[in-house]
Amino acid sequence: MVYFENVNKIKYEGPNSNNPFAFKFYNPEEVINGKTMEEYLRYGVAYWHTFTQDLTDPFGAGTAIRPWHQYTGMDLAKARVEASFEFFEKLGVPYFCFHDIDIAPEGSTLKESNQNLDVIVSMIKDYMKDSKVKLLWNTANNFTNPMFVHGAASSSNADVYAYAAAKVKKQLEIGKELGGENYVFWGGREGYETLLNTDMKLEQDNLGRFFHMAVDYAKEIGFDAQFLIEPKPKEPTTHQYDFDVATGHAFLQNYGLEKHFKFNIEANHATLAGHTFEHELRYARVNGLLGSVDANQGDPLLGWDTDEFPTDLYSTTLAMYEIIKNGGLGAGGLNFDAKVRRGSFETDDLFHAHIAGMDSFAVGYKVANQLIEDKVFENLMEDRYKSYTSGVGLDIVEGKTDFKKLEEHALGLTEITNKSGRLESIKATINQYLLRAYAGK
Ligand code: XLS
Ligand code: CA
Ligand code: CA
Repeated sequence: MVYFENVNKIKYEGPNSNNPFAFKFYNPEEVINGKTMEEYLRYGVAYWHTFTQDLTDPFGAGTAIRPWHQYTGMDLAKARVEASFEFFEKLGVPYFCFHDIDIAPEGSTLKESNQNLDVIVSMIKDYMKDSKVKLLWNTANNFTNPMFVHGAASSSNADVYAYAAAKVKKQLEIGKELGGENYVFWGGREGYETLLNTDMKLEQDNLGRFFHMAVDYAKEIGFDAQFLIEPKPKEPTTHQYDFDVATGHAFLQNYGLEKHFKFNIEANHATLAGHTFEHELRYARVNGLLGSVDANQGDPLLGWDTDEFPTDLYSTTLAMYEIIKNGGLGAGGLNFDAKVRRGSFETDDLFHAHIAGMDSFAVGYKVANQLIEDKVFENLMEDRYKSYTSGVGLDIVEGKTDFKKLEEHALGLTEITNKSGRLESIKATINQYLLRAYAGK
């Protein structure tokens, strides 16, 4: 069956095209720094937002009109697989991502859920054989089922902990089966609502033990995907243990896990944590922890996780700057963990939204690349931190000084001169690069 009858393969038509079903800036074949955009940007579709959910919000029922809604149960799951591969091919994305319950319905027992998964996974495997599309990452949804009311690996109930482990075990096996390049742990309800009933130390220790068991099991079955932790500060719990990258980094170090994990950084989670997207990317990059990206954006006027498609070119530019400086994302990619708005309920909107996201990151990529080629930030920083390249500054950087020597230096100073940080000028330069990028500069 054909699910998206009125849509043909999406092509690059350039910035002057008015076709809503065409890329204006993302040209998969364009080579930048020796790699095509398709190879470098490694876009992925999030199964849960695009095929599984129906645009329900806390105040209203689902609005999405989808051609697979005529089915139920396992037939629905199968129809979604068919539709998803048609969508991936038409859009031309190289990757997809899923949670266990996105692809197959939960049964009444773990055994039944696993049987459902086996059927769908073997169907996905067959589709993957005839397609270039690969699995960027999969994960276990250990937060939707009511049993996870108090968390999963941080639950107060050991039976729930065991059930969560069994679900991750199954997903690690599926990741191996489908050749997944990464495996993601987002701490769904790994956090707390109140400290009044929470043993924080036990919960975090248990979480540490859980990750060690996951690492051991992946090794045992020969699944060598990159493990990723996805931080989020709050929602659904009041306080999530993987608050942001720095908190996650400390956690990994505390539990001796730092060699096994990198981070999957989501833009909307960064802003919920009170950071910019680029802050999280920068912190991860300079600490060698940048693994993959959930490419979306939040709404600055709303305080929750709106998972919008990324269209803010300023943000995609600064994000791509970090990614290029990181030498790319390695095994990671740019997964559109984003949903169309509740009012955008037609299937065409799914294409328009992904095209918008892919074009926005393509623009960000080109602009960031030009900024780097012209050493805009590099020259500025070289000048700004010049005092550390000789004299007392070089001694500090090389660890050749102490408080007594620094005091001696300070006592000898008659005048201290600072230089302007030039923030407004830098912002104007970024605007200039953004506007020039497609104006045939
Ligand atoms: C939710 C998260 C989730 C993870 C995967 O806020 O973004 O979708 O990416 O479990
Ligand atoms: Ca995410
Ligand atoms: Ca999110």
